[in-house]
Amino acid sequence: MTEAKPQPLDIGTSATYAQRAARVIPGGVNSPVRAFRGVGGHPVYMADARGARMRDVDGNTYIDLVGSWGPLILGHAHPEVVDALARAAAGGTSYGAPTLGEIELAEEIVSRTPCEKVRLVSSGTEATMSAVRLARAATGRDKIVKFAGCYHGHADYFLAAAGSGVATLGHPDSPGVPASAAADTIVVPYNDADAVEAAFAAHPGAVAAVITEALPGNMGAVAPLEGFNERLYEIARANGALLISDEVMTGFRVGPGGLAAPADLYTYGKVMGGGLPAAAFGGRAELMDLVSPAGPVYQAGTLSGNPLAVAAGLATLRACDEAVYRRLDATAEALARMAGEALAKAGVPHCVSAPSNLFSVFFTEGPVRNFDDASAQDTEAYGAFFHAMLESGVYLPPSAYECWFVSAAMDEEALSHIEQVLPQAAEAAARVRS
Ligand code: KE4
Repeated sequence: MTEAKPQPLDIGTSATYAQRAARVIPGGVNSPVRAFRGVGGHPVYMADARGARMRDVDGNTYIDLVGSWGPLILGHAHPEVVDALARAAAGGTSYGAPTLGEIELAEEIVSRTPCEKVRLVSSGTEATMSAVRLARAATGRDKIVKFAGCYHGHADYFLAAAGSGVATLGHPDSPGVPASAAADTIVVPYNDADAVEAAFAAHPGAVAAVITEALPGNMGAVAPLEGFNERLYEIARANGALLISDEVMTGFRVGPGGLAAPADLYTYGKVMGGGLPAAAFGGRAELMDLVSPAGPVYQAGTLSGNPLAVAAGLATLRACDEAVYRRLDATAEALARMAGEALAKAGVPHCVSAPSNLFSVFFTEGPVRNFDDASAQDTEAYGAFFHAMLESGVYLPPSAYECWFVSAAMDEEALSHIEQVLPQAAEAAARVRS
């Protein structure tokens, strides 16, 4: 099989847009992890996308392994999603009044997950911050325990040792977060249940909740040790606290109802909006009925349950049948194997972590069990790998601290192309290390 040689991309228009954007948008992007700061260079600006492929403003086509950081589980411009959106838009974009669609989406989520009730919001950050507020109200306590490397959005108290863009850009924490907010966040190493026990012992009666990513993906994909999620639930209960399982990334992606590990509250996002702004938090009715206006815990949003986002989310969830999940798992398994083989052949130290169809390729020997392990990776080698793949028409996450996101639109041609170009990307990584 002849190897495809990367051709330097003509990304002149993207370069122009990057300069123009930086004049009016901080860093030229509306979310930091898009900025290529973790891999070098400037971002490519996308023009459109269909199925497994995106096209940038210079006409270059890429097989997409970011999928808008998770939502595009069916691939881009899925006909059923586009039709649902068109129909919804023809009836108006937002009413600020309840609609049938919101009931149907909430019922769909309840039918698939351990939640008895959910509240729809517009972003994962809103979902997680609302879940923390509810846990604090339900327990009358202030402190939360989070894990280094896990990312739960950008609410003040989450930005302590966070993953995703915070890790990518090397922000140890974020300026602007008041000491009082940070003081109520206790950060412990992931996969260390004894450290969680110790946090409770050090702060008796003060911890409202432990929040964890059900299957962490924001330090790269890191597998919970056997029984870890269950142990967290036991520790929280034994100490009168709640466990919040953040499934914003895993929900409806790793399976029809997400991981659904035992917890008191759950958060969802991404896939449930089909690429539009929709997220949710939920749990037992006795907890959720504390949320306004049923109860005193205030939480609100102008566009919560937005008809367009609900239409796209419902169409996406309804299209995700068992065959979709089998395809996602098979595609992720094939890609993880191909990447591992190419890097092994090139002699590049790496470990593939694939606890679900969300997987990562760490440029370190591994194993990677927590953020310290993940931070040992050679991000420069990843950058070289990333750009070689980009020049070969494959759009990987522009960060070594993220997952590869597969979609059900990934066809044999896409897989074959990726298999063909991986060896030279692995060689590019090897050259950086030599
Ligand atoms: P948003 O506020 O970005 O919708 O969701 C925050 C969030 C909460 N919880 C988990 C587990 C998450 O992964 C996220 C957001 N994920 C990142 C990508 N890993 C968002 C990408 C970005 O910041 O642009």
